[in-house]
Amino acid sequence: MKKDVLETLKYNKGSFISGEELSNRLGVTRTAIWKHINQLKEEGYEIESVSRKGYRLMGEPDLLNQHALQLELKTKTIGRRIVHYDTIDSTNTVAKKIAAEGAEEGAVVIAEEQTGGRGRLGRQWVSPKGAGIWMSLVLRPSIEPAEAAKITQIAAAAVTLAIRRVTGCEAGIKWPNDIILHKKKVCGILTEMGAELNSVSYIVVGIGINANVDVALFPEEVKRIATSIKDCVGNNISRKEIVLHILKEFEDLYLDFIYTKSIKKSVEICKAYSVTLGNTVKIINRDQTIIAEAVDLTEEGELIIRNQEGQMEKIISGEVSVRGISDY
Ligand code: BTX
Repeated sequence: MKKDVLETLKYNKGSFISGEELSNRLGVTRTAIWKHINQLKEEGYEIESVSRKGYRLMGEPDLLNQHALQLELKTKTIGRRIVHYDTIDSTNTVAKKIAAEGAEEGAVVIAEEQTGGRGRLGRQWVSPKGAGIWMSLVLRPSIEPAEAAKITQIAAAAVTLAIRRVTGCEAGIKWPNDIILHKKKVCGILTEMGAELNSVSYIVVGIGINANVDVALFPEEVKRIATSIKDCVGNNISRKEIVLHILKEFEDLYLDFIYTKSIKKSVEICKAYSVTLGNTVKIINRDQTIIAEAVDLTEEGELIIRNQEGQMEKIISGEVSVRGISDY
């Protein structure tokens, strides 16, 4: 019921709705409404109450804990359990640990700060306190280990849609795992797994987003290539809204993958918002560096390039730099 009260207040955000109207709409007494309003106030929601006018929602706390998120989450499985930390080394490490111990699909680990945030190949992911979204999702798809990279494409599509829908900022995708705003990195995705020879036992997809982060305080080499959503919007944004949207978009695309066994839908989104396709790319794979043109994505989410001899090649993974983006 508290969820319904909040939803109605949010729908009317900034304008008054009377206690009587709330009680009629939701089918409970005005005293019950009053109790829920008080609870919401205690949780940090700014609700104005004026006699004869009713209630008006003025502000919401930007909390990412289980209670705050589940009050508004519209998913079925993703986020049904949320483990929230103030400080942790890495949400991916915790998520892998709880997955190995049997955590159910859809568990989400979120931290206000990571002291050992990780990127690919053991690189560091800077994750300052309270300003970013540092979270990891536990999944248990019945897929082969070679398919794990598909989950990165689903996550990239979900994050891009969420940032665009919540903020209007024109987020783009640098294949395979970066989200870009104004040619700089705003988000990185790290997909890891626990697997047997032929089957995945769990997948952890880690998502790091510079939401309200002050990039000027980043180490010099990261500052050059990074940006935050707040720099695009001009002021702090609600991390909670972004998380709620990501979890919903992710669930829709992930379930589509599970039912259809295809990530076609996600790939279409990745193509539509790609900052890689049509550009010159530098690909570093082990000791080899190739300069090529990025041409297309396959239905499986692999990158098709045209090399300097004019031949087409399929790239499954690797370090891809796009000319003009993040300092290349
Ligand atoms: P990546 O290997 O593609 O990118 C890592 C590189 O990005 C670093 O070497 C550095 O240059 C740059 N970088 C580091 N921190 C930031 C930042 N905050 N913003 C922009 N650029 C940065 C990308 O790996 C995958 C990152 C996943 C992070 C999430 S956070 C939640 C989860 N837990 C965890 O430990 N990792 C994931």
